Amino acid sequence: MKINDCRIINFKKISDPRGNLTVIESKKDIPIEIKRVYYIYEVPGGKSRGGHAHKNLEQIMISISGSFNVVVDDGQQRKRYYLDHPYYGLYIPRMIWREMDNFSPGAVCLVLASDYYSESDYIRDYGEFIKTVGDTNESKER
Ligand code: T46
Repeated sequence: MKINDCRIINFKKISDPRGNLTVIESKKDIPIEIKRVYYIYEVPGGKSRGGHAHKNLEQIMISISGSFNVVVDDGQQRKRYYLDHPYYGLYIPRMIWREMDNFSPGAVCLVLASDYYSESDYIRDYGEFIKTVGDTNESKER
């Protein structure tokens, strides 16, 4: 996958005098069927998370509260996103390295995932990631 396969999804915001409501339906508002939801919160100042890619998993990351940065990397290019609204989701396809940092106090990162947790789906070594995407690109060129 390439950096341009990552994209911001703008969810609908339903507003009335009582406040706002955003709804996300599988395969309608997002390109995946949601099998797992998790959230990251109370991240101490200056700490970063991520630092891995997934062989098959696709995810949508949302800043439900506060803000943080996400760097995505396809092995050739990097792009930095700043997530600071609960109606924006960052879609990250398979085989994209991601790192998150600059969490504001009280930030909550909600993640919608296309599959159940499996440690064997992770590539946690950047050298291995670069080698894997390099091998994939080479076999496509052949
Ligand atoms: C990702 C970013 C955005 C579980 O047991 N089940 C789970 O569903 C998850 C996500 C994690 N874990 C365990 C595995 C580790 O022992 O929780 C521990 C912390 O996980 P990790 O170091 O992978 O956390 P992050 O914040 O670096 O990464 C997570 C997701 O793992 C990853 O898929 O894309 O958030």
